[in-house]
Amino acid sequence: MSIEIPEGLTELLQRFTVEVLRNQPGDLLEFALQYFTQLKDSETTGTAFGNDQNSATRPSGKAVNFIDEAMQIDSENEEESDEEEFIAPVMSRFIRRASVCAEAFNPDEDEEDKEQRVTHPKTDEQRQRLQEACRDILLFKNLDPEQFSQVLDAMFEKFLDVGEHIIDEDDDGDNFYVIERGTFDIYMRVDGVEKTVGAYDNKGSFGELALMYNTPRAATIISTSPGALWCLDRLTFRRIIVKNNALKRRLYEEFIESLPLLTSLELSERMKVVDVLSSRAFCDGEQIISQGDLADCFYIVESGQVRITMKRTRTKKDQEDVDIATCSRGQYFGELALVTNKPRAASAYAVGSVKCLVMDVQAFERLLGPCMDIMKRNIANYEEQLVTLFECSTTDIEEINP
Ligand code: 1OR
Ligand code: 1OR
Repeated sequence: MSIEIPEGLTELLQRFTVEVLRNQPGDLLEFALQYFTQLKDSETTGTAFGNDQNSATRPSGKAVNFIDEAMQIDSENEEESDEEEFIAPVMSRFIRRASVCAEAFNPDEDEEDKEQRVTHPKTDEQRQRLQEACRDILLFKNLDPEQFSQVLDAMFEKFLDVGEHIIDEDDDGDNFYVIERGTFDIYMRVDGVEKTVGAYDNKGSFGELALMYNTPRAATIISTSPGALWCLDRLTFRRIIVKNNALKRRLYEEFIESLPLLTSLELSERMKVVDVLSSRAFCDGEQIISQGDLADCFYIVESGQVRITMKRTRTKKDQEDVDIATCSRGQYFGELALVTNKPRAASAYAVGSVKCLVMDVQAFERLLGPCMDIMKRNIANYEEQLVTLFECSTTDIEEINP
């Protein structure tokens, strides 16, 4: 007699097992009953499992409960059948899918009122410090004032000593963190060995990846001085930031697809680029980059023209600004200082009204590795131009050589 394994059985049992491992229920049978009832209910109502935030039958999780948030698989896989989308509701450290782009929200549905808003009361002084710390956080830049205010309400302060682990690689994500003060090292395991891959120095933010994509923490973050962080809980982050990102993806999908710089990226990686970009407007003549400044972001022109100028020394005292290039829609600038780790090699000014997409240095390093060849080719091109334009010596050229 041959035994046939029904289609979907293995998948079903695997997912159930993962949920049991995550939740460690006391009563396995009761948990199974709830799990399969909820699964059946969601199948009948046609909703993705776990989408109903108010479900009373949901097994309660010990750690972060990923079931609370519906998953959507990579946009590459969006064309797949409903069933395949349906069977991917759970993401935890047991199933590591680095390329999953989890968008819990359909931007057309207004979920906000169904959800409880989190508020941590603050003194005026705290709120002012918080506002200051969040001013340059790119992930907050596209929020409308009401959303931004809700984010600030939900944030809470955490003080740290030296050597505290704020995040451990592979853990589940709990909060997103904005640095108010303090220095932090970033560690990653590379071939089984823990290595420092970067650091934060009194500004910036971290911890967004696990919350955005429902993946385990990608790195370990340890404080290297006493400091203070502002924390935003996972649910508020997803309710506001991830929802906003879904809208952003729609808005920029076509533009991002058309950028030659990003052609070497996979579709899912290009979408991750959209997630971390924010749009900034500049008025006519406004300075975007100042030559000699330290660099913390990278720009792609969305609309308008950007004039790049460089200082040329005529005599020791006499310097003049020379136009060296113009960037228009689809072109980028501000990569050189990030690639070479040197100050800005030139200045950039808006010509008329300009809109740029901006990416911070951490996201640049994390996401644009595969585009480095194109950038380096372009940088080599700068050097040739430098020779013609300035007729300078090779030592001057080395200044912009990575
Ligand atoms: P998370 O939620 O995964 C760890 O928790 C955080 O470290 C992560 O979000 C980022 O905010 C932050 N690669 C991945 N995550 C990084 C990196 C990074 N740097 C900071 N984080 N790098 C890529 C190394 C190949 C280092 C880039 C400087
Ligand atoms: P950044 O981060 O140094 C200024 O900030 C940006 O201007 C720089 O990155 C480039 O993206 C951009 N030489 C140096 N930087 C240039 C040049 C350039 N053109 C644009 N940028 N040259 C012009 C080549 C057409 C060569 C010097 C004459």
